[in-house]
Amino acid sequence: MNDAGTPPRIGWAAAGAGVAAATAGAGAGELTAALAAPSSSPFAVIGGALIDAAPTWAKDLMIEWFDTADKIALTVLIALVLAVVAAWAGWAELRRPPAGAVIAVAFGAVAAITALLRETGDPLPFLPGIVAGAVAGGAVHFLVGMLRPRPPRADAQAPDLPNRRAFFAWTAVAAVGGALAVAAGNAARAGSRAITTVRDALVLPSPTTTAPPVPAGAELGVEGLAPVITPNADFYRIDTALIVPTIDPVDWSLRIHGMVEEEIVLTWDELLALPLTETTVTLSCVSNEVGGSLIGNARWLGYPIRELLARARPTSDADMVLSRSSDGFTASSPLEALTDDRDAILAIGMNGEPLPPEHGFPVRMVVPGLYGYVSATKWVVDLEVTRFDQARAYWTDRGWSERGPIKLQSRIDVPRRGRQLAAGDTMIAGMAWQPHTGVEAVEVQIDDGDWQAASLATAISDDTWVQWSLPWTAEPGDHTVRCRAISNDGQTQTSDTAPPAPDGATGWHEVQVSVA
Ligand SMILES: Nc1nc2c(c(=O)[nH]1)N[C@H]1C(S)=C(S)[C@@H](COP(=O)(O)O)O[C@H]1N2
Ligand SMILES: [Mo]
Repeated sequence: MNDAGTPPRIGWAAAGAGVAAATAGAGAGELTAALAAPSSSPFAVIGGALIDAAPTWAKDLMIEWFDTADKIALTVLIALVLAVVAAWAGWAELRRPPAGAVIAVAFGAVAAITALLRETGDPLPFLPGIVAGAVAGGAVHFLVGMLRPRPPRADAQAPDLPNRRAFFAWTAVAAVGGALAVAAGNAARAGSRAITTVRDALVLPSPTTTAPPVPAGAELGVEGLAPVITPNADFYRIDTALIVPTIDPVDWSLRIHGMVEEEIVLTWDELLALPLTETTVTLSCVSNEVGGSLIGNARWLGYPIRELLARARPTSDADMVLSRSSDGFTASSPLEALTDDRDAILAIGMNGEPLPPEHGFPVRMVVPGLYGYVSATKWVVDLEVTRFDQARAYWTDRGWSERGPIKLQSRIDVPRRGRQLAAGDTMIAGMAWQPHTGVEAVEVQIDDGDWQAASLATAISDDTWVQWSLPWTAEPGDHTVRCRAISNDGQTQTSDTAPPAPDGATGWHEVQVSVA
């Protein structure tokens, strides 16, 4: 009664059992991870491996489609793929036991091996994957086993779904229990994170050099315009970390080594005892599209990297510093950008608070004028002084330029794209930036009219973005509004359009509005 006799309903039930079994396995894996190996959750290690292996276009697409929700999207994608494989495993288990169980165990083994290879820092990185595979395999074998009539009854036809009630009851237990375990595992990891308690209890030292206050004329007060200082909660987040690294400051240290006369190891207490500098710097992601929102401006507290490098004394042939985070991400910054007079800092504070965990707690880098991927290493633990022709960074190996100065850009925040406007007096306003060079002027063009000078707010400094606005008497009809910035060194923002890869988008931001 094998192939020919399997009614389709039983096939579907087996597929469903496969999905339920996988959910149980995922739950067991996440719980084990939460209890025994917090950085080695099967989802996180597989997701992390996918992120690292993904081609540049796929990463671009994820950010373009999902913006900073890219990690949620990736998790959903993994769950969907897993569900399809699990359904197939359930069906395979029905046809040729224990094929489904073998598939489940194999998947667990892949997660376990991936965790081992990723050096997650957990003592038992392979455990969650093994447990997940074993539970999913056992569950699929047990559940699908109930779909097979036990004593072969030659006479009667096989019942449609043997052990129907028991099968549905146990399948529901596996699915619901698994889902609850996933939720509990994630909640345990997020909540019991002693690190948030450590962070909340921290009192940051006062800066020796304070940032200039936000000038009175920095905010134009136009509704819908981005605030000059981006609140931490609204600050864009881009990184490859599916699980935010947790580093207790007590355990943190930074090693400066490589092409230096003197190797340095800096501890948290030593860092806090140094004279700290406060500086306001705009950070931008190279993946930011023209008009995009992967940019923010904050007041950072930290210690100048040039002072540390002065102590380490780089050799004369060095030209790059490869910074490394605790999770293995690396960035290549030109040595010059870290030793010249700009405020490249090892930051511990963001807008008056310790760094939020997702923004690099306890220590990150901030370098005015460079895109984040070549400078803004979060959870930084290592600086290797080296040469561009000797070492490559995370994104350089994936097709992005090894150097990434932030390009001159401007964007329109109001009116919003596609917005219906009432005819009459209104305001066009936006932001403009080229950190460390600064913006001298912004011009606006409406339809095919002349370029008009917008009024520029007072910039906090050349390292920050600046607001601009232009009053407009809107006539009924459809209009195109575009803007361009002129930098302090006399460059006009180019109209040539370029995509983010390999070294940052260019072109003019344009919005279409219809005036009624
Ligand atoms: N450890 C680590 N640091 C990182 C990254 C990362 O993936 N891992 N991404 C970089 C990139 S591409 C950017 S744009 C900035 C973003 O910093 P934010 O998330 O605080 O805005 O962090 C940089 N630092
Ligand atoms: Mo970035």
